[in-house]
Amino acid sequence: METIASIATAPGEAGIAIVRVSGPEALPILSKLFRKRAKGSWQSHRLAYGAFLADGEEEEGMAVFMRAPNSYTREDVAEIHCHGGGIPARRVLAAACAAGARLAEPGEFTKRAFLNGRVSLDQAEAVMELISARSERAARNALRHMGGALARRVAAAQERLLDIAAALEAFIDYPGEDEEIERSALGQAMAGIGPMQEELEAALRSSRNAELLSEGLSIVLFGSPNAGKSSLLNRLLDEERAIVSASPGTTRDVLRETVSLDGLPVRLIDTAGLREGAEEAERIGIERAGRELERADIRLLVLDGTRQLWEQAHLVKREEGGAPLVIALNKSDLPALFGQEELLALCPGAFVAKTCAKSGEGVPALREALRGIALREGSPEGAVLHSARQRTAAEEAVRALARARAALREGLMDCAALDVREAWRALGLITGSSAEEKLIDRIFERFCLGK
Ligand SMILES: Nc1nc2c(ncn2[C@@H]2O[C@H](COP(=O)(O)OP(=O)(O)OP(=O)(O)O)[C@@H](O)[C@H]2O)c(=O)[nH]1
Ligand SMILES: [Mg+2]
Repeated sequence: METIASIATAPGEAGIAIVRVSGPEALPILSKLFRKRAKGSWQSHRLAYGAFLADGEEEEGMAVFMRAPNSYTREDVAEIHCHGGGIPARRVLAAACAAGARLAEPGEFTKRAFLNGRVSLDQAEAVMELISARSERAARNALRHMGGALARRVAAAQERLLDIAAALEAFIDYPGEDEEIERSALGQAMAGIGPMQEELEAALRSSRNAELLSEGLSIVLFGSPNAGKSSLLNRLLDEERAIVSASPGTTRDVLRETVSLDGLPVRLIDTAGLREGAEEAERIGIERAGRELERADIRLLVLDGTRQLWEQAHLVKREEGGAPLVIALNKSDLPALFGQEELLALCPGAFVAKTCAKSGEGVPALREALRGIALREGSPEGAVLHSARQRTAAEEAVRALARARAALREGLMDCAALDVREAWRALGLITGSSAEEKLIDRIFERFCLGK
């Protein structure tokens, strides 16, 4: 195994920079580069003051040696802390390479941690997630993923699959010997595979939502012309973005804007007011509104309180069982022709907020409700699979399990056993226990240098 070295800190002006060395030669290289002030041999995990030698000059710094296996890579690791700013670190790195180390590739330290069994592939991905996190929330999620809960669950599921495969294979090897054995193998397989498939499908669903959450869920504003949709959008954005006018049919094109609801990004989508008998341009706008509504993560219906409820009731009932419905009962500053109670009788369970888009009254409560629903819909805490790669592997496992069930129903035990083994392999891709070298390389290539 070669010894690798890299600058572990970000480039640019800074107080200190750290050069990291990992591999069997870490200690000899460190001893060559760095002169400890205190006499005696290197103690593991103790920071030492001293000076490193570069181009025949001494420069003060600190260094630490971490003996295998108690290090990030599970190999001997040395870290040299020098002055920041790039030049000192580059000099230390050059000296390390002159002393026998080779430049590390991006992600190679973490790759070694994986290859040496310290972390699973999903945990390594979480490390990357953490260092590229741009928000508190993303960082907290990454830390949770690093905990290894997913790897443990996958390992347990794989274990169960191996048991099932073994039971099926035992039967295949001795067919017809004993009906009792056949029934028990079948029963065990059926009882094990079904729930596992369902569990995986649920994990896939929640992960898709979590991804949505980080991109921003879509909230589509819809309603009758002139209800105040564009005015409300402007309020929610705190900006005069959409054209507002007293004539119905003002908005035609779909308008999208991203807004942060207390740190939670969402996409607000304003649409044309829905009505029959509009002229061509408006009609196209209405068709587009319909398509946006079908894809909405949350539907925000804006009702005009100064118009009869029955004129707008068809909007309330639209698409039951679709995306969650939030209702803004708008123009609360004017005398209302109907109230919240009549509305709730039409659509029990919807959230209704009285708003005045003109003055902004009631908009904070609406914003809070939208935020709560977006969080509930996305719920990243519940997400189990954290990357597209992990989801692809889980989808593959689901397909294999579905095939296995179908084969069992047909009594094709040998096919079922193969499919169960296939599901086992697909699950192993998540944690890396069955991943091939090429895949592993691809994952770590995306890391930054020094990690
Ligand atoms: N009094 C009052 N007027 C409002 C309120 N909200 C909107 N309006 C007025 O209602 C009219 C229509 O507002 P818009 O925001 O353009 O309505 P819209 O739903 O986007 O209309 P379309 O784009 O035509 O479908 C404008 O004259 C607004 O000033 C409100 O809360 N109270
Ligand atoms: Mg409008």
